[in-house]
Amino acid sequence: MALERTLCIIKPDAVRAGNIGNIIAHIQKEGFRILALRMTSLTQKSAGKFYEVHRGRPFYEGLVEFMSGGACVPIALEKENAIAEWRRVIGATDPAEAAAGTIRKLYAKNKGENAVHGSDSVENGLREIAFFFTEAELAELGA
Ligand code: FUP
Repeated sequence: MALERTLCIIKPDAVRAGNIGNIIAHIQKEGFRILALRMTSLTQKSAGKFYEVHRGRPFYEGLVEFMSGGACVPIALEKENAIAEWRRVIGATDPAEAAAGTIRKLYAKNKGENAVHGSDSVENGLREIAFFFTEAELAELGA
């Protein structure tokens, strides 16, 4: 096992529903180290860029609309095996298929508005963290 980083985003549906605190409680209970976090909102352009890999898929336009439609909370996380661990904690993309007790099972509405993001590989985790946070932000406050 290796120390890895992953990007969590508390998505606009979960922010609107008042679940920021509940989701951060899962992060802390599961022993992730929070390297950096902030509340922000994505423009359509930046949401489109973040989800570039999905451009052309039928759900892409709706995804960009949703992700730029309200505040979100990106959080850089670190833990042994963080990529797989965070995906275990959040559950399947579609909350209907997510395991009991997972964040998406507990707080997500549907496959499109699914409460949280999690990186799918070590490489993407580092790239996605750099999308939101500078090296200095990640280095100075990690606790
Ligand atoms: P995940 O890694 O679980 O977040 O899922 P994906 O990378 O496959 O999808 C990224 C986001 O696209 C999802 F969080 C929501 C959206 N999406 C849809 O709206 N419909 C789909 O069929 C698949 C993904």
